[in-house]
Amino acid sequence: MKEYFCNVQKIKFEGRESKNPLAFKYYDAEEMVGGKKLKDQLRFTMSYWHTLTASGADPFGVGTYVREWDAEQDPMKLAKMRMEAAFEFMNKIDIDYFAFHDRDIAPEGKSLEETNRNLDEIVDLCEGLMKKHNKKLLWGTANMFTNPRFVHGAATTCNADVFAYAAAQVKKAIEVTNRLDGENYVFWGGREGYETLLNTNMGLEQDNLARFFHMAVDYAQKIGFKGQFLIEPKPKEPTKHQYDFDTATVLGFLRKYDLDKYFKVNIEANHATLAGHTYEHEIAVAGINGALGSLDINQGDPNLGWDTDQFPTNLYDAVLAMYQVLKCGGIASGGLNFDSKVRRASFEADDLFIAYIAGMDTFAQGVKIAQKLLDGGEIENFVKERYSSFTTGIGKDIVEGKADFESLEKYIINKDVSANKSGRQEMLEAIVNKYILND
Ligand code: XUL
Ligand code: CO
Repeated sequence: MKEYFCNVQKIKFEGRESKNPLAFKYYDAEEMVGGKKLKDQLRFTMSYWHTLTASGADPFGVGTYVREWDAEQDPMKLAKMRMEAAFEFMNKIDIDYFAFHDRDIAPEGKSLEETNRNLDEIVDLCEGLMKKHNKKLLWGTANMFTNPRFVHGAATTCNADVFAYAAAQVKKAIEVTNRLDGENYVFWGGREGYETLLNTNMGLEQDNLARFFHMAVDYAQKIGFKGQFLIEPKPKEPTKHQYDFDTATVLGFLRKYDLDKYFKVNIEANHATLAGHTYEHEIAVAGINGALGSLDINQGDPNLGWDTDQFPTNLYDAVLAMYQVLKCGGIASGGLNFDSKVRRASFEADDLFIAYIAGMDTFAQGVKIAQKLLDGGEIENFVKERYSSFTTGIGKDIVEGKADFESLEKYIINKDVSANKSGRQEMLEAIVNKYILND
C-alpha cells in the first residue's frame, strides 16, 4: 500500500527528557492511571474531517496544507487515498478510535442514491481496514451544514423537502455507523438555529427538531443500533443563535420532548467557551445530570470570538476538565476526540503529528495530575467540610425533605445564624498549582 506520511515513523514514548518533536514525552499508552491504562482512560480519537479532509482554507484564502493526495482529481480515488492515509496516521500516532461525518469520507453524487452508493463503496474499504488494523469507530455523524440545500437548517428548516432529505441522510448515516460498530452517534446542529427572529417560527422549528430526534431513536431501535446518541452543544456559529446552545439548554430541550433517556452530550471545549462557560463547567453540568457522553478536545483563543478549534496545549485547562471527568466516573462510551485543526501556517504533513502529540501529552498529564488531585483529597475534603452543615441537624432535615418554610422559620426565628466561613478560593487554586508544578 502507498505510504502517505513518509517522513514519520511510528511515534514512540520517549519520556520527559526527550527533545524529539516526533515522540511522546508524557503519553505512555500502557501507564496505569486510576486503575486503567491511559489509552483506555482517554480513548483518544482522530477526527477525520480536520485530519484528512481539511485543506487549511479560511474565509480569506484557499487551502495551504501540503498532503500526498493533493494532486488527485477523481473524487472517489481521492476518498480512497484519504481512507488509507487515515489508517496509516492512526497506526503511526497510536490512536485506536476515529470519528467522521458521512461527507468527510465520500463525495456527494448527483442524487442521494448516488451519494449513498459512493458512501457504501468507501465504507466497504473502511470496514476492511478497521478489521486489519484493529481500529474502532467512536462515532459517526451526518454533515448537514456544508451543502447549500441546508441554508435554512436541516431538521429546523422552513422547507419540508429539506427536512425529508435530512431524515434520509441521517437514516443512512446511522446505518453506516451501525455497520462499522460505532459506539455513539453524534448530532451537532450545524445550521439548526436562526439568524433573525423576524423570519423564524422558533416554536415549529424546535418541535420539528424533537420530531426528527424521535424518528432517529425509532429507526435506531428498528435496526438494532446499540450506540449512544449524543448531542453536541454550541451557542453560535454558523448561525447567530444555535438551538443546542449549551448543556443546560440541551437538557431542558430533551426533557421537554421526552428524549432525555435516549441522549447524552458530546461536550467541546471551544463551544463551552463560546457559550461563556468553562469546559469544566459544561462537563460538571452533564455529570450531575448523568448525561456525560463524550468529549471533543480543542481550545479557543481568549481574544477571538469564534471557534478556532486549536489543538489543546493548555495544561491547566486540561487538568480542570479531567478532574471533572474523573469525578463523573470517567468518559463511559465516549472518548477524547481531537476536534482540532493545525493552524493554516502549520501546513506540512509532519505538523499533524506534532499537533496530535502535543494534545495527547497535554491530556495525559491532565488526567494524571487530576487523578493525583483527587487521590490527595485536599480539595474534596475541603468541599465536603464546606457543606457539612447539611449532614446533621436542620441541614440534614432539609436534605431529607423533612423541612418546610414553617418548620424552618420556627427553627431560626430566635437563633443566631452560625458564622460563615471563608471560601478559600486562592488556597484551592494554589493547591492545583502545587500538583501541576510538583509533577
Ligand atoms: C463544529 C463541530 C463539529 C462536530 C461534529 O463546531 O464541533 O465538527 O463535532 O459535527
Ligand atoms: Co465538535
